[in-house]
Amino acid sequence: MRLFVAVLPPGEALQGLSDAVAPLHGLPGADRLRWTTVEGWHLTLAFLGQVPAERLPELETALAAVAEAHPAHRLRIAGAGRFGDRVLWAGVEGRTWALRGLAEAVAGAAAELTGEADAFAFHPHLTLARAGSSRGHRRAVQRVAAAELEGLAAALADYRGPEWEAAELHLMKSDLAGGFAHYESLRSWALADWG
Ligand code: 3AM
Repeated sequence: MRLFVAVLPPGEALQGLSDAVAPLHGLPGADRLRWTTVEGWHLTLAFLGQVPAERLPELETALAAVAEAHPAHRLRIAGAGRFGDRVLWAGVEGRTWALRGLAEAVAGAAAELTGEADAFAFHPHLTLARAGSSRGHRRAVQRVAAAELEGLAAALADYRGPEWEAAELHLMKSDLAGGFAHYESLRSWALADWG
């Protein structure tokens, strides 16, 4: 099973972002991107990769302990940016230190289980669109792809969505069948309520 751990924004936050993102679809370069859909929007805390089903109970026990030890916290989706010439994302504001602490604990628990540390630095984001790789393309092509993502990110830079409470940790399953990623929450745990 291909698994990752995520926080899922509530419907109101997703709707607000969806409304703000809609006009971006008409901007230069938008039609060359693969846009993610609102049904699958999430904040990834850690990517676990392939996990054999028999390791699930162990993983679930570890995630339950992490959830219990980390507080629910308020966030909002705000701003936007890009990862190189590959990904357009919406940003996160609020108690991001709590989200980061949670992500680091999840990554630590996953590393203990798999023996592999996630090499990626945590950058809280919600992926809006992906570009095909322009690696191997001419420099000029890469520059145009990056500039187009920059233009799209700039169009969303002032967006500030409603505040919401990140109150649950979700173990997510990713199915890549048919060229589309389909995400399903297998199980969730409430974060600690420290008032
Ligand atoms: O939530 P986002 O879109 O940032 O890109 C994948 C997605 O991230 C990422 O895990 C999330 C759920 O699929 N992902 C996929 N393969 C990955 C890998 N090998 C990966 N992250 C790190 N390493």
